[in-house]
Amino acid sequence: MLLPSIAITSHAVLFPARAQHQDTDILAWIHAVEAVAPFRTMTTPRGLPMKAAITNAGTVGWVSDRHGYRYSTVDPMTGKPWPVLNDDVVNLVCQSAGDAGFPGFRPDVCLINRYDVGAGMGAHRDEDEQDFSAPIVSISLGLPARFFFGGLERTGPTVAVPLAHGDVLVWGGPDRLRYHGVRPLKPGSHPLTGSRRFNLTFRKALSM
Ligand code: MD6
Ligand code: FE
Repeated sequence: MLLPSIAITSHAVLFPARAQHQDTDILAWIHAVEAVAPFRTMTTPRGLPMKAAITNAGTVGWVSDRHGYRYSTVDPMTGKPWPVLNDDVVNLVCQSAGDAGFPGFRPDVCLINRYDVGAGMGAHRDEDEQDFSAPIVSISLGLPARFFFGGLERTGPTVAVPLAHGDVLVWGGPDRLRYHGVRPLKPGSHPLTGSRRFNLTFRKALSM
């Protein structure tokens, strides 16, 4: 089956609504994850609270505090391992990565962001992983986001990428270290998530 896709840049591909048929299952999984590893507001190394609430699933999880950004094998809030990844979601993620030109991608972590109205995420690069040859696969659920994609420098022109419910975005290769972020969430209501947006990013954090 040929799936609709939109090339954002040379190595960033958007698959509109590709995860939509699994939306209730993915949301149920998110709720199972947060029952073990609750969403929490992390602090940046500079001491500022992040606007999106965060949790993780997988072998490791991404954490931020006064000591910096890193991956941790345990949830610092509970001392317990992070919940495991969901096979059905991982299958969708791996197929999407393959279709975008990244065969063999096997994520070991899913970072889950939860945005309330007004919350966004400033320009950043995802650079805490050990191996930048692996892409990142993102799934968006709930209220639409105004995502932006920049270049390899923090400043400079950006491309606006609207991310809607069920959209899957894959990028890697030469685009892997581009700056990107999310404008503050506009008010609205989604039938499945209410006044919120969830974003799941599947990554390969460890090189082994
Ligand atoms: C978001 N996403 O969409 C934030 N990072 O809420 C990210 O920061 C992101 O979507 C790396 C790759 C894909 C992403
Ligand atoms: Fe990111």
